[in-house]
Amino acid sequence: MRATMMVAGLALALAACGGKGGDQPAEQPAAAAPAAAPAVTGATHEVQMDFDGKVGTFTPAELTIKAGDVVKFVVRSGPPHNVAFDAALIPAGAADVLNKAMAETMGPLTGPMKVGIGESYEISFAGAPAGTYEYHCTPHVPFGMKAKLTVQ
Ligand SMILES: [Cu+2]
Repeated sequence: MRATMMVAGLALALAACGGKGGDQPAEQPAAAAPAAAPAVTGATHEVQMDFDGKVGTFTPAELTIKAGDVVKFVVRSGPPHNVAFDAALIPAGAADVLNKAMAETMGPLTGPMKVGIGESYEISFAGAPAGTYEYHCTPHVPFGMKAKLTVQ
């Protein structure tokens, strides 16, 4: 028992030591990570998200962009809204790109709920394969909240 406590104490001391001494080396991988992501090269397109109690809509419902563009989804009315892609309705290879590009996901290809008017969620299509991407808002699927993006 006593030996275990001593070992634990030693481990703590070592961890504290490593924390202080490790400041500089620890920053290097974090700084290198963003450089690995494909560069955002193009325009930012806005898509408004609305729900009036009966119908949920993305506006525009169809949008054509170029790989490297960013789409900014903005809550205009009737939140919560999110952006979720259907794995079966996007081009081959797109799921990997999107899962890396989407922040704070609730699940695969599923963005977080945005609850405030004016809140937004941006997805970079840098490195995204060309083709059609169908997506929806999870809570408003029963209200027809679906839309389509085409990446050229
Ligand atoms: Cu919605």
